[in-house]
Amino acid sequence: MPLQIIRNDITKVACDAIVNAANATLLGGGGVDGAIHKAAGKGLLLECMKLGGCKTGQAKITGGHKLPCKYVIHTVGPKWKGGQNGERELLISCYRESLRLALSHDCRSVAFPLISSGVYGYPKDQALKVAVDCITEFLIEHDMLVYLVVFDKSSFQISEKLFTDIAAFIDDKYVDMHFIFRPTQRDAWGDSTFLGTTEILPPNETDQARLSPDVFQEGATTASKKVSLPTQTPTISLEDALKREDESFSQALLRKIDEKGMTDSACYKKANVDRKLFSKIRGDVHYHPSKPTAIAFAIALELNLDETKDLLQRAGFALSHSSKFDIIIEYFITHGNYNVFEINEALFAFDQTLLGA
Ligand code: AR6
Repeated sequence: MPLQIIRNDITKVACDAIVNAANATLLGGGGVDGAIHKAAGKGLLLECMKLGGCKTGQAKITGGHKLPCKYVIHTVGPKWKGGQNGERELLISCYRESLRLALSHDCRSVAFPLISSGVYGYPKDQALKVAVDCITEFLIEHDMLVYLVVFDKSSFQISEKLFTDIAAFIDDKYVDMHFIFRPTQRDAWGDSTFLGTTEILPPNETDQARLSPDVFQEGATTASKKVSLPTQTPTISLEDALKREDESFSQALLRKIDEKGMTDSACYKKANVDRKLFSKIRGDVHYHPSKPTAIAFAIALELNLDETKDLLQRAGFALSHSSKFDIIIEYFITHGNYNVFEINEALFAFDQTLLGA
């Protein structure tokens, strides 16, 4: 997964480079800066002393010393002064300069904290948006594994409105399923193909705990292969329709990429899927993706709900109102928001598995 949001202490993340949210002296401080210097040992401070400080929005690189990474990239985020003092541009510059340094040092993986969102007071939801936008812009042009490391849940915030909207949507759907459920509705949702499971969960159930572990595993075998065409199928010949009926996930995916006039790379990048994994899918007609991977492609292809369900069925999955994960996906599709990274922010905020692979 090219961009991963993870909850961890950044000093424990094993990757080529970690980014430090430093101050202009580069001589250590509190927050993530203090944690990095403490874990790296005195050697890091001695190296930093030779750098002559760093301007806001700029970045400098040192070795990783005792940390499990090769490099530390030190960047100085802006202090929040109300938002009218160039804070956003400076924060964008921190991410760009840090990624540029990582690239020029041949880093294949880099981990960022949410720069400026602590002591420097940048509003957390806006700091997150800048981070995700800058990183995804960079990943369009470059192959790298970028971790956005969230230390504690309270330091991660999506916009209040989005969170409330999604929470209300989840409430509605759970209620729908719980109180208005009739067998015909279940059929309409295709739950009979959901890994053989037909049970309806109560609203307060933890969804993923109740799912088969296979659901979220790459290459999981499918329990059933029941394919139906999307309800809004464009006009095609009977022969083509029959061929499509038998298509595997991989065949359907590749056909849809062509139909949308997308390149492979545009599709897997938009899906937050690693190039190597995409090659595997391309080369194996019977490839069984995990559910988050299959959905990531449906999002990248901007499929509507029926088309998404059709693609998922080919991998043995369905969307259901008994899963919070599924309902969040439905929220974004029905709102026409196909930004996989924004969807992942929301999934992370609701403690769900992220899209991509
Ligand atoms: N791993 C990952 N993230 C962390 C960790 C950690 N170990 N510790 C804190 N965070 P901050 P800033 C998160 O204050 O706002 C220092 O004193 C934290 O929850 O470290 O850019 C420097 O010397 C928050 O979301 O950096 C500067 O003077 C994010 O890292 C000043 O603070 C950034 O919080 C820089 O302030």
